[in-house]
Amino acid sequence: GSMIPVVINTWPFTNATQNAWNTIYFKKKSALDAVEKGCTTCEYEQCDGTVGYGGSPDENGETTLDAMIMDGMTMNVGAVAALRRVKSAISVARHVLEHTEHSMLVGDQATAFAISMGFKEETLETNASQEIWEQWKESSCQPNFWVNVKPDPTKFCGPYKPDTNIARKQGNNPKQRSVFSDKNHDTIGMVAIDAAGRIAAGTSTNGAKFKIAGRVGDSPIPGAGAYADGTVGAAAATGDGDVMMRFLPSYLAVEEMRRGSSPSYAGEVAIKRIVSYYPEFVGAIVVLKSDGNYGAACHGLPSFQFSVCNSQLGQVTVQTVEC
Ligand code: SD4
Repeated sequence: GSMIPVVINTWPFTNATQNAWNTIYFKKKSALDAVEKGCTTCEYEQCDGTVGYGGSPDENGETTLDAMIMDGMTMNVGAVAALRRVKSAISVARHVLEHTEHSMLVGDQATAFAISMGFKEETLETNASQEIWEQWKESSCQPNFWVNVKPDPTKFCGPYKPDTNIARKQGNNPKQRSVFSDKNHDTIGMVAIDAAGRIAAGTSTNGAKFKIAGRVGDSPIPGAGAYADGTVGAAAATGDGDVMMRFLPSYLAVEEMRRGSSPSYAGEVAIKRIVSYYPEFVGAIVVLKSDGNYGAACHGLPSFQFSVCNSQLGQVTVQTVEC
């Protein structure tokens, strides 16, 4: 079998991989179509509760979505961040890509754009997400672990008053930042090469649990959550996005391949750059080279699983890298 077409995504989200593979292989559609289809599958399935509606309520109990899709042939991007009340985040991102000259729309204005494009406005909250939020409110929101300031004791979160003592104590101390467990960060990031050799990448997530309203992670940011360059390859990341976005790991992995590195080594370089500043960092990256070779790297977990399909494998396969 040949090394292309190929689809790879973070985590064992095998239905996403399968649907992307069907799109790219059996329906002979583009890498962009495959990435959109794969991420849509996870949004619909609410993969691990961390993709799509009904997961990761913010500190007000609202679920918002981040998504991005990148065309490595045109170097064009469409993204939405903190998208409210629309379920199909990756498809809205695709509409930003296809139908606008912009690259990213945010919040309520992204919602308005989606509605103007015919998407349905509906709540992203579910009984399950409300329950997660209620529980957190009652038990552990004192103080909100995302905030380096003292909470108002009369309120469970915010308004926040800067407390320089706490800020100095915690600040950006990496030792204090292990707030993600491997249950709390399962963004889908997908990369693909179609039969014509076109490369695309994309992401979809509901971000981080109990985030401050308005928080945007790495996932919708080109170079951070994902990146694709049609002449080199693509990468997509998952993990603590507040840290990852400071390092553009997907961009770094692609650039490392441009210098001749293998996908696995390129992934290592990207992850190690983050770890050199944040030893407690939890996250992973999948990396794909234009020749169809692929790899992954991770940190802060015992191991990391990703899903892949090409015609050599013949079926969707979950593979594991040690971290
Ligand atoms: C974020 N990177 O919003 C995302 C979360 C994630 O797997 O990766 N979940 O920070």
